[in-house]
Amino acid sequence: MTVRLHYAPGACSFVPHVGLERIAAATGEAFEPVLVRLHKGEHRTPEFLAMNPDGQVPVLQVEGRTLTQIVAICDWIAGRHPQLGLLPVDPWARAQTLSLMAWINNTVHPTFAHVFMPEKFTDDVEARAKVRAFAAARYREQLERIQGWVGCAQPWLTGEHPSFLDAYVLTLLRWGGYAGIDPATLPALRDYVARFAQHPTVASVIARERIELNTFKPAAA
Ligand SMILES: N[C@@H](CCC(=O)N[C@@H](CS)C(=O)NCC(=O)O)C(=O)O
Repeated sequence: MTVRLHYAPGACSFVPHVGLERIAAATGEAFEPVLVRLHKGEHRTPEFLAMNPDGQVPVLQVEGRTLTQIVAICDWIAGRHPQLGLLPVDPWARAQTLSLMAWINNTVHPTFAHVFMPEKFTDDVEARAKVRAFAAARYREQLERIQGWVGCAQPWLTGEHPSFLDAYVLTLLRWGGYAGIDPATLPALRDYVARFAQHPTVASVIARERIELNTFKPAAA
């Protein structure tokens, strides 16, 4: 089966990327990671827009069929090898995890988008700094709420196996740096994410995407 993941370094496509890498490591089932350079506009070419009219990663292609949206992509990947626990198998635990991933995807992730790409939300150039600052403060509150989850991790957020939820949480904390949030101010979340990043599968994806875990740059004095 040909499985191709269109991804951009450090983007939310990191989440399914980790799942496919985990499957490859555990079962030998290969996939093809396809780099999309967002800064070069490769997500706005006619070919890309034919796959995803929203012009966004991730896009998964399976035997020529196309799937978009992280939650759906992760659901499909997890179902390929349920025993790996990329999503819980127990129906209630799985629904709870999908509930958290849906909240991240429809609430936290768009909050960050207001910080990172305020131009997508207002054509008023002067308003953009305000949109960014307002969203950054909300984003911090949301990361604090997520930090509240990690004390219950046994050892991972969904239990025995590292899962898509952990990968999404890592991505969100990384993005925090771009919102001016120093991970040192969220120490429990920072330590959790650092431990997750050491998992061999996760480390492989971080290496392939060539990303730094800590993106925070202190303001020059
Ligand atoms: N709801 C979408 C969100 C995807 C998304 O926001 N992708 C971002 C990267 S994290 C992207 O491709 N941004 C480029 C753009 O919107 O121009 C999903 O779940 O796949």
